[in-house]
Amino acid sequence: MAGTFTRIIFLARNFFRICIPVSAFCICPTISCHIRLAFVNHRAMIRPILIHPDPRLKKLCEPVAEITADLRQLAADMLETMYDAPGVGLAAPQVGVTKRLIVMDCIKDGPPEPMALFNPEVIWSSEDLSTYEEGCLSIPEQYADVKRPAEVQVRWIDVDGKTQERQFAGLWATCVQHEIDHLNGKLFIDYLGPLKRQMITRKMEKLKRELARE
Ligand code: K1U
Ligand code: ZN
Repeated sequence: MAGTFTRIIFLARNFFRICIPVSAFCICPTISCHIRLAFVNHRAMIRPILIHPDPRLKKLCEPVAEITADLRQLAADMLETMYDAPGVGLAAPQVGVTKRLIVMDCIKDGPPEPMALFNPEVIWSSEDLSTYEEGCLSIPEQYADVKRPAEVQVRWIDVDGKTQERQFAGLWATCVQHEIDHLNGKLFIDYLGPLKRQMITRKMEKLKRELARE
């Protein structure tokens, strides 16, 4: 149900994307106060997304020491890749970079709100839990209910190198936790029982064999 709903939302989100490509955020700071990519010289590029199983999706990612121009470019590329997929989030290991960087935009309607979070950490979690039917761009077409804290307080470094903090709820809370899991080599299927996980993994191995034959 949630999967169908979110796919409908994404058709609408794609409409916004066609009107305002990510590269527009680079020059128009009024569109988003969360990410200013004014120092990016090149256009954002769509990067290939790794499909599970892949050893790079199981790695513990390295913290970022300094926000360099290359890392800003990576953030812009990841946002472009996320909107293109389409998805609500993306973590650097999904594009083969084992650094602690995630991007998100969980706005359902209204102007886009792209975010890039370096070294994100959950500093508080609510006792209340919420269940969401999650998907993953590295596990296409597979969805399953995952229970997580309903609200989380997250600290991160933004594209300007400033420390930020924000409390996330709803889809934002689910998404930020899903993405931080990626930085720790954890996938949403790791919350499922072994049989269901194995079934999904086999489907993904088959998909990868088919894609390799194309
Ligand atoms: O990390 C990823 O693989 C992106 C993933 C993140 C996600 C967070 C929270 C719930 C589900 C998924 C996606 O964006 S999967 C794409 C998707 O179909 C979707 C999921 C929820 C809302 C909108 C789209
Ligand atoms: Zn994912």
